[in-house]
Amino acid sequence: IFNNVEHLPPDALFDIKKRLSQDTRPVKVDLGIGAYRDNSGKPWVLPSVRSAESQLQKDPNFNHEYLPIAGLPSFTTGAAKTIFGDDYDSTRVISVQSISGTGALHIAAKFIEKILPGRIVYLSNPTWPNHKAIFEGQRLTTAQYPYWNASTKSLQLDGFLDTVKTAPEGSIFVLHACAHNPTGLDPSKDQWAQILDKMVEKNHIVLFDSAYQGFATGDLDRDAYAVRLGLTKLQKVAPVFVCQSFAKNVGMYGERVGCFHLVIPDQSVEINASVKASLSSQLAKIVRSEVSNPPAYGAKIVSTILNTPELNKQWHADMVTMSSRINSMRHQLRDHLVELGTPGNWDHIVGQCGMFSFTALTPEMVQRLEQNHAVYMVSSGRASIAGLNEGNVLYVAKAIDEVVRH
Ligand code: PLP
Ligand code: TYF
Repeated sequence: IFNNVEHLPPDALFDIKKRLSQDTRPVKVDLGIGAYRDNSGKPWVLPSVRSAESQLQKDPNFNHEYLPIAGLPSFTTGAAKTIFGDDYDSTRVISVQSISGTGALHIAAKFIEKILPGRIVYLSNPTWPNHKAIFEGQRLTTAQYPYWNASTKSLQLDGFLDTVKTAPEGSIFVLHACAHNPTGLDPSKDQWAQILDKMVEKNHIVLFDSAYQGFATGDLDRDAYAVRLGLTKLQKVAPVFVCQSFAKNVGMYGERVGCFHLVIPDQSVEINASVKASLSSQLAKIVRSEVSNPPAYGAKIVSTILNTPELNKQWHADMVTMSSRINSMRHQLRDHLVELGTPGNWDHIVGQCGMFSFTALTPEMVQRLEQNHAVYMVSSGRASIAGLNEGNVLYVAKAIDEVVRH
């Protein structure tokens, strides 16, 4: 019965990793998957995570019992404060723990399918490819809004706003909260205000995907700007969804720590409480059928960090360590390209933020980087800047110089 099942192509990102690990050349550079590396090219366990882990190991009450269906309350509350601010209005927010950011998006997709069927889900062009897979996997219809203008390497604001205006009223717009993947380009404060005002006019529902909080500016609060502005602007009219990942900013990629937040429109105290209770029961049912209850270990570590003042302070410092190293690599790469006289303008590398640079290298150039120089990146030209370090940045600049010239 399986003889005619279609053989699907491998996942592009994980396939890069596979090719790289099979590459026997002595010098290889991985600018593929968005995962932080330290200056020696190694994964980094954050000092705040190390401290939280040793604190947990010493706790005589530590155990491996099941969590509640909605997750560890101290974690979900801490997660909400991290994205919404310490003084957020908890009477309007339902938070359930998720399998990292992907799981939060999946909960959102199931919720939309059940409670808001028929709404179109708008994704940025381009976006993280899994967005389309997750929403279409729940049989939702997706569409695109213009985002990246390749010729100016800037935001295509007019096209974006036009799509917001012409989309059916009450559509769902997935917005990257900060450090857009793959372009590294975020709207300015003024552009965010224009975008969110248009969302209000059309009663659209905004879904913020927050996978890189802290990586845009190094400051976790500043990186929550768009989400917090969104909550204020959309307060009366529409719900807001937030899919929050702690994979990158806590560096616990494989532990799958995340949270889905549903912010309900503000009505009266009584209506808010009753709506919240009904929606909580719906979300509990989704989580129950998907994972029964969420994984405990990573959530306990992140909760310890969020709720212990010294560790929280250390975490904010760890975030600065990561984002400033990435930023320094952006500058070194750009400066080397300028010194080499590589044809073209490379200022966008330092203008972009987060983990990635959308380098504007063509798929052919990316292929030659891999074949001739063992420098690996996504065929779209997206480079994970975290893969650069003092030891390889000049090598990468020279490799780019070679493929651009030939
Ligand atoms: N959303 C975006 C835009 C991402 O880039 C990622 C990870 O790369 C995620 C969500 C979710 O990642 P995870 O499931 O590892 O938290
Ligand atoms: O876009 C990227 O580079 C990665 C992809 O569980 C990714 O972040 C995302 C989630 C995940 C594994 C890889």
